[in-house]
Amino acid sequence: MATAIRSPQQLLVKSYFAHSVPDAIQAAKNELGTDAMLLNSRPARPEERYLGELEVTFGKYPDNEVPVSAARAPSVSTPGRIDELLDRMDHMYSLLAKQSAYEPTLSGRPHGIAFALTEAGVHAPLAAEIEESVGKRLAEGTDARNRQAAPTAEMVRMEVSRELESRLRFEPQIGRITAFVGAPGVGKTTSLVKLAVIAGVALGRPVRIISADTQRIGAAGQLRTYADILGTPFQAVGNPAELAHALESIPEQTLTLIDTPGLSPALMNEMGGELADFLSERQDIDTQLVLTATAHRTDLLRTAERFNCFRPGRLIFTQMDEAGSPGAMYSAAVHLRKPLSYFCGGQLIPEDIGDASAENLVGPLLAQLPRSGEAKNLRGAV
Ligand SMILES: Nc1nc2c(ncn2[C@@H]2O[C@H](COP(=O)(O)OP(=O)(O)O)[C@@H](O)[C@H]2O)c(=O)[nH]1
Ligand SMILES: [Mg+2]
Repeated sequence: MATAIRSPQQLLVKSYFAHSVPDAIQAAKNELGTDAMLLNSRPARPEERYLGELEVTFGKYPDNEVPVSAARAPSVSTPGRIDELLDRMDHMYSLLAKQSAYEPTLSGRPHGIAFALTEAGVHAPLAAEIEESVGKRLAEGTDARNRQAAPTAEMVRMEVSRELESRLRFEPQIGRITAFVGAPGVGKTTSLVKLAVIAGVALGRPVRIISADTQRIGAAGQLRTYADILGTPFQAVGNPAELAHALESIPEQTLTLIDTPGLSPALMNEMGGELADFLSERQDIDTQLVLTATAHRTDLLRTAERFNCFRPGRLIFTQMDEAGSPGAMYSAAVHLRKPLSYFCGGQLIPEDIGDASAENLVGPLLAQLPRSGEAKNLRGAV
């Protein structure tokens, strides 16, 4: 389902209602051709939802119409002509962006935010929701401003930042007894050792390390070596009964950190259930799910679902140094509605761990938005 209007610049602007951005892109490609440009996406209005959850807008110059000064262009197709056309397209985008990037629409919703966030890897429907909310926030602030004036880029950045942050919770803490769970290789053991240092050894607090990771040859040995270096007691346990026994004799003020095996889907079926039952039933154990910032949103959600049986209370994200943009991680964290505790950004122990904070997550997402006085290139060929 699509609607089309012609803008003053003769750009053909067409909206598609679809259930996902890729579906809309496919429809636009089929109808408008591969040079159609994605201009915007937002949730469909309630009365239009039956056509699709999203309204995605594309722009394209009609094949027989060329913009502005194109009449002076040579009519034969040469490499030079293609470059010239690309230059013109860029110019057109910057004109469009200057005109509309942050001008409120009739509904009070600023253009361009959803696009920029989607470019940063934020899930498109979430990006559209954020754009909508920012529009409302800006409209609420309009009375205090000159009614005629469009919000400045800085005002928009501030509202986007607030909106992004409002959807997350940060709780940089671990319990007196904390277990680290997650997929193989995500950084459970490394995070445990980093926290043993910053939340224990460095504060003069007694630490005890327990490894329930007896599946992999050498896994417990590696942790034992770290424990030796830190001068902390270490114990390896083979099953939940042994873990329960190990936890009996630990003094109150001791920080106890439990490493667990990386549970792939197969291993989860084989032996994850018993450990999950034990950890989820023990109210005194804080179970934290370790996820990697380099994973796609759907993989993160799938992993989180697999580890739901552990009832993890907080999320630790690792490999933030390797992730191009935290958009996928942000989208997953919003969806999972669990507090974020720590972010890891490298292999160094203990330097590369820090309190989870909006600054580290929201900051990079804002980088895609234009700063004041900057024309945003909204190029988004499909
Ligand atoms: N770049 C990067 N590497 C990390 C990070 N955290 C852990 N690693 C590395 O990832 C690998 C697997 O880590 P490990 O803690 O053994 O994962 P586990 O299997 O979940 O216990 C090791 O080489 C770590 O040094 C991180 O935040 N950034
Ligand atoms: Mg490990």
